[in-house]
Amino acid sequence: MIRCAVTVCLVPEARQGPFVFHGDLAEGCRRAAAHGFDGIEIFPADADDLDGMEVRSLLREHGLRLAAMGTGAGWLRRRLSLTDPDPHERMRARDFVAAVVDFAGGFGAPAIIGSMQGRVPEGHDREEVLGWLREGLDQLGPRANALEVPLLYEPLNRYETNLFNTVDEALAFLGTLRTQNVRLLLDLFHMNIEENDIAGAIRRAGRHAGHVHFADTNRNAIGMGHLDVAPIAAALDAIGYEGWVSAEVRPRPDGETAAAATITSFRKWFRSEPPTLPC
Ligand code: LER
Ligand code: MN
Repeated sequence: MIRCAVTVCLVPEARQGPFVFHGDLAEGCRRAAAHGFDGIEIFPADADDLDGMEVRSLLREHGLRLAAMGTGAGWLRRRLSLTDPDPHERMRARDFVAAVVDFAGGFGAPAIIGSMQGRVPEGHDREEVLGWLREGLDQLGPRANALEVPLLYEPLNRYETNLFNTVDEALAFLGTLRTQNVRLLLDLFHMNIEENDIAGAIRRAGRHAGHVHFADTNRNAIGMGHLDVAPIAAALDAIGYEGWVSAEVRPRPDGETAAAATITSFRKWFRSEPPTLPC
């Protein structure tokens, strides 16, 4: 069964970012539960900033699950990335992600490698940089596996990375890893920019799909842009997707409205009969 999550951002520097609720985990949980979400996706400043007991008791109190946890604050606040040319910085980046993998894994949830993948810096050899990314994922994937969760790798649009922008590119790269434990995070906002056919890309991702960022074309809540959701919902159904769709969207016009719109769309597309499309 597909479940719906909403993002809660705990990083003041990401106030302008695509997150529905900001600043206060307890309040985020309260509002997520009030809207009927099944879980939350946390964007923490650092895994060490989180109190595991507090997170556990908030989730229990509100009947929520942890869907996933972002690592982007490592890039945003410290400029860490898995593809930094400096080996010491790469190690710091891996340590940052590893702490999130461990924390989230304790809740049965995966960590997300989005911005922390970095990019091929100007003047550097692409294959060498891909080797650094491969090394990072090959260390972090087994670590997540030990906690029985996947590691999520997210292809981003061209304005955020020059590593991999499409599902096909990312899938080919994942096939070169030693670890089999990296799944794709399909962010519909990025896919709208980069894919020729979002539904087709989802079908090709198949069993490698591990998480979905449920966002409309303008990165507002689904239903507040012009994404054609029907073929996307049908594609997720066709691949037997059983993961989360998580609202990583801008709080426009405010978080409450974005949350309400997300839940309305989620119920329309995933809690009624799957859409039948002409062949
Ligand atoms: C992270 O999930 C993401 O989608 C990136 O655009 C980072 O902002
Ligand atoms: Mn995303």
